[in-house]
Amino acid sequence: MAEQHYDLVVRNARIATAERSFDADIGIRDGVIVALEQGLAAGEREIDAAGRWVLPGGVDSHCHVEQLSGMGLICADDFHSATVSAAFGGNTTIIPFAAQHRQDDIPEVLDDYARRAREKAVIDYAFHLIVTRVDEQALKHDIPQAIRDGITSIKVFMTYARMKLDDYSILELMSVADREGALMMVHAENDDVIRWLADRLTGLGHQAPKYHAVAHAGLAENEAAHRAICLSRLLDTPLVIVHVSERETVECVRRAQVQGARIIAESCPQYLFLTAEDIDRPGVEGAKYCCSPPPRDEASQQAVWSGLEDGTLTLYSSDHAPYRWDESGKLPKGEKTGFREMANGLPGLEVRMPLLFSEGVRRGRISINQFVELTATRHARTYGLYPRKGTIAVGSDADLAIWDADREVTISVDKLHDAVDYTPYEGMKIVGWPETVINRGRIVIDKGELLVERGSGEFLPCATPEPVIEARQSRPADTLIRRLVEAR
Ligand code: DUC
Ligand code: ZN
Ligand code: ZN
Repeated sequence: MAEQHYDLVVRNARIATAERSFDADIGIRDGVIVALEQGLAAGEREIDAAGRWVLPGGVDSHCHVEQLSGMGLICADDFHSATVSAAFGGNTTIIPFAAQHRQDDIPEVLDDYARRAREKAVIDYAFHLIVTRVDEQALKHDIPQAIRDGITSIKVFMTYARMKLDDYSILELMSVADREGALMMVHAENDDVIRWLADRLTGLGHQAPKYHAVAHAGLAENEAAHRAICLSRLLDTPLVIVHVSERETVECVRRAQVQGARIIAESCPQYLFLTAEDIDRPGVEGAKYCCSPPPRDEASQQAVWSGLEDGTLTLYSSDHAPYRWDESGKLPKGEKTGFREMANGLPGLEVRMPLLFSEGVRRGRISINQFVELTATRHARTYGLYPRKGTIAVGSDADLAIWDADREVTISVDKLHDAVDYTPYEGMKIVGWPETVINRGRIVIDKGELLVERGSGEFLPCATPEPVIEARQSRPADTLIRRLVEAR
């Protein structure tokens, strides 16, 4: 048999996938893994990974890049800085949002995001579509077309005046998504509850950042999540509840899953590593920790950890929503900025995986295989990118992160590569960091250096998400509700 030719061999790798850990050399040709066994022939290039974990490159399925927020503020990161930062943190794929605002038409929104990402991204990317206007054009033409073009997940908001949809519109979208093969995602917070609380608080003169966490009450999240779950149960259609932050919502999700509801839930570093005490810092310092939903108390923090450990929460994403600590984001009115005026969101693309590696894997809370599942594999499966992305297997893209499991890092804003001027994790000491990151066989990062050009990342059209396929295969075909979903 002729000897195989490899563009790159990653030798002596200790590999972990979501299922198992094993030793092998990884042979890569044309950006794809073509061999996975010990003793491979020499490649044109070689990397010796002895003593290192070699993991699938991270897939961060929730981040905001060059996006206008629910409050009308533009993110600090563009597709270059965001993907560079993501790559330094061990990611090889991101799934940001193409966000429709009410005046926008979906095809233009998608073209615009596609162009900006194509020009700037250094790693691969797909998109979710945020829909804020539900009309015949969207339901009959634009959304089905977007799905055919590989945008197979749709996010809706239950809060933010500029974005929110009522339950009727969410049901309309759920039924189109279900029929056409897309997965729904929801930002679940009760807008009226938040607005009522915020009005009362500001009426009493309470403006400090910590009141953001009071207004965004846990019950506002819990009620909206429960309502969204009911809508999903009504149609028996899968739904992702993003950024779950509090104890009762974790319990509500767990209960729904036990009942057989098709609920997938996500959480993020800010709910594992921060609490409401962080928002309660002097002056406007607390603005650095304002996100929606906000970090909660320690009981909620523990509930989120338990949810990730026991599989109630299957996605761990950054929800990178980067705003600078200046008038462009967090402090539009400087020191006088009230909690309702500061941008909602925290940076996290680069630290997402190192934080969980250090505090989850190294401290023995989760296994290395759970880490891979939570940071890469489940994202690829959930959003229609598996097995091209999210694993290490023959035939998959050569997307690898080679981790130095013993590297001690004190997180600090000057070590990070996003465009934000602070990190909420400043000073935190963690252990473990990815030192080499490979995307489609290209060495993107090696020993602290970025080695690829702007625009070298590729758009990934997503296939039908696994939860949608599972729903189609497992539910009764001919019920009245199914006929109502299909009727149009
Ligand atoms: N929702 C998000 O998903 N991210 C940032 C802020 C928000 O409200
Ligand atoms: Zn959200
Ligand atoms: Zn978000």
